[in-house]
Amino acid sequence: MTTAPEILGTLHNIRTVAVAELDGVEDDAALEAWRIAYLGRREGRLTLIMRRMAELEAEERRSVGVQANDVKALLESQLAEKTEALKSAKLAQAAQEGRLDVTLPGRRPALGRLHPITQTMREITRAFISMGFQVVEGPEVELDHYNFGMLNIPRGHPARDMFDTLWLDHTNAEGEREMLLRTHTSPMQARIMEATQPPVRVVVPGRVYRFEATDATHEWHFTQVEGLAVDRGITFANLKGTLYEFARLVFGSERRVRFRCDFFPFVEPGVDVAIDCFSCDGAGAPDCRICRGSGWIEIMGAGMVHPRVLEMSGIDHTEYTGFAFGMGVERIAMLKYGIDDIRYFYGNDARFLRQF
Ligand code: FA5
Repeated sequence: MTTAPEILGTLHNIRTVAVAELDGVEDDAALEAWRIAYLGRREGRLTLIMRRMAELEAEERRSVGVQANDVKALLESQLAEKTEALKSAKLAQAAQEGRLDVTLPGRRPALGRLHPITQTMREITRAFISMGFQVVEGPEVELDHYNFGMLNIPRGHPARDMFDTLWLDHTNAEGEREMLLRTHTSPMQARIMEATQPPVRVVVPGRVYRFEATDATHEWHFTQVEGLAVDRGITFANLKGTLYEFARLVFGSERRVRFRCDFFPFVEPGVDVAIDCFSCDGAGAPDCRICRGSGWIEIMGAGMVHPRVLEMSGIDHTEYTGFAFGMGVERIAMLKYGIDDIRYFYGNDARFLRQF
């Protein structure tokens, strides 16, 4: 037979042990186990002892019941407090882990940059702008008439072989192909002179195309900058002075420039212009794969505008003279940056492009 003192003793013991145990609880799982052990509906220690109160006399049951309810209320309020405390601790820990440390150095976003050929082209045009030239652009799909005819290279002229041409699949009424991908920027000479009376001072940057095999210094598509100056009294000395100044601005005054006679049907006299080889330092080393032992890298063709070209474009050649040049931008970039194979420029290898 259960007695009131026994129940009161057990209640006292439950209260002491439960409160002490709750103090050591550190996570949700342990808290739930504690709740089931003391307050669980079926097997909780407090539940079991309260059930046994039914065996007491009515009078005793009332007074023991009051105490039992006090213990129950105490355990329930301690459970609620602990639940809150664990929740706050969890929030504090999450805040600590996801904390933003404003003193950490920032992460630099990956930035794009201009292609080395665009950078070189802009540097070239800037040099000519500083000498009073204007920049104009022209079509990449060009007519035979401007690419060849107006430049003193009529159909059947052997000089057409100099330019391995990519033709468009299009013929005129006579069955002749008349459109092509421009092989040089020189057609803009004729277009500009047709549209403008002297004085003219322009540079024309742009992409050109040739049906040719590629190697370390040749691409099948590349970039040229054309130059044209037409006015009264322009001489070959003006051409040389302009190109020396260009070389000084772009390569520095220590680079050597070579002018050598060459033939282009649209200039007379014509020259090719070369800069001493960066790879063998102009020594002409027999095994140099850049200059192939010559010590020079050809960067442009140039000359005095042929009187026939002036005439065809509607400019009086007895009154005006002019000079023109056309340079390869990739070759100039190779010289400037010491690159020994032109094909790197269009290989799209980010490791190469990131260097510029
Ligand atoms: C011409 O294209 C002439 N229109 C240049 C000219 C303009 C002469 C005005 C006189 C007056 P040429 O084919 O030599 O010329 O090409 C000029 C430059 O383009 C060369 O010096 C070279 O630097 C570059 N070049 C030529 N072919 C290639 C190629 N396959 N790959 C890369 N660069 C090239």
